[in-house]
Amino acid sequence: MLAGSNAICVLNLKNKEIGVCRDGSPVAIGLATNEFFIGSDVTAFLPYTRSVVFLEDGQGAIINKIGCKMFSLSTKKALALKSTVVDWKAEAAQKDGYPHYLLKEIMEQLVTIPKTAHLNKSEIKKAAEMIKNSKKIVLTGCGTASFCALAAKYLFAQQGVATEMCGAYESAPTLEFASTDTVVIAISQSGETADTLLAIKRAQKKGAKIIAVINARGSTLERIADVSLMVGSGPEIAVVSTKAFTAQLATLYRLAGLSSAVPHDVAPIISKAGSTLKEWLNKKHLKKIARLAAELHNQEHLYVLGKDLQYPAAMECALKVKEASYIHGEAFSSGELKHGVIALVDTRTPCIVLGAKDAYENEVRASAAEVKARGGYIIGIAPFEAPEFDITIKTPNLGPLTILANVIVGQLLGYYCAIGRGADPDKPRNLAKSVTVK
Ligand code: F1P
Repeated sequence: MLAGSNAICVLNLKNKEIGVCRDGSPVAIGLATNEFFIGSDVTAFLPYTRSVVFLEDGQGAIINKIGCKMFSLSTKKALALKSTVVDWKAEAAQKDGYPHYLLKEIMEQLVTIPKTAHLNKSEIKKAAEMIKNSKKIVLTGCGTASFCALAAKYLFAQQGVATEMCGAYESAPTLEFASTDTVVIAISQSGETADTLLAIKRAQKKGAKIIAVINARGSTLERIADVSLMVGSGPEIAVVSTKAFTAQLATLYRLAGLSSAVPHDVAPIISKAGSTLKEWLNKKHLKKIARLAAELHNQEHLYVLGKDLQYPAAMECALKVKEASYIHGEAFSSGELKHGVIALVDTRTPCIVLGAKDAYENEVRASAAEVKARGGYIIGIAPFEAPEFDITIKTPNLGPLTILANVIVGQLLGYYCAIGRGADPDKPRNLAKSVTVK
């Protein structure tokens, strides 16, 4: 009787049964010895079981002392209980000695980024073929995933592959023109984000093929995509997305390489970047970033500038600061500065400038100088020092993957600013991990 996405779970006290059904929103049933668990996500019961049944739309289940029975909601006919074993370990959903999941997940990137070099080999090849045989490629997602989509657009462009990018929540004017020649690359940590699912369903109706780049197992997106690239970061518990972003981007970097006119797998570059990041992100750097956050956490506004790949990086850094610490962080392309943004700069306005060793290094430094000349306090996050920077967090030069290091600094700034302001970095107010409603 309900309209719209929903999942319902009802306890019948009289006959001691639980009924659960799904129409649009995720339901995972955990199977253990003499025990069952129902959650919207596997991580809810991961410490108890890894054996899971994912309900599909129009399916229901009854759980009682005898067992769990699945059935079709329309025909009421029994369905076979098909369980899968998820490869996530229970410890992966624990804090592992860290004070917060967010910090743990940021640090895990030293493992999850290089791990992407060994995953999805055949799936990436298949996805690259789909891209080569298409005329229009659209990257989409929401929130962090949308910034990953934008960053991927630059990576594809570097490989000579033209793509379009749109936030899934504003995809209508782009996907209106989808056809059988279109490939949509949908990016999502959870694979359950309502707007992303709606966007791809719209595209599918027009005949488009779907490549999904997902972290969570057993999601709706995984089920409806033509090819799924599972980025293997393990459960992301903190609401603020971190390790999923970097693993998705590294995976898309590989896809971009294999989709180019001269196909090549950049897996060795990703592995090497992983080793460099491991050497770089030591206690000394963490302390420096924490000290910088202590200087910033009483600010109400800060700006983040970047150009080219460092533009989506700036957007992602600003989002991390916003979500985790509630400081108003706003990102701009450094090229936008003179078109209005510069009016915001006042004495000591903190302005983070993201740089890379690329064709735009000097342009970005010139923007930093403009802001500095108006009294702004310039925080450089880059693989180089510059006189325009009042303080520098030096990141390693990873070529196009410098974006990963710069974003990690933004994630850490968000985390430490949250701590300084007394906010809960794992559960920011008003935010949900999976936005399964419109
Ligand atoms: C998208 C997203 C996250 C954000 C927040 C709300 O989720 O916007 O990026 O951090 O948790 O949802 P997803 O589609 O990547 O699961």
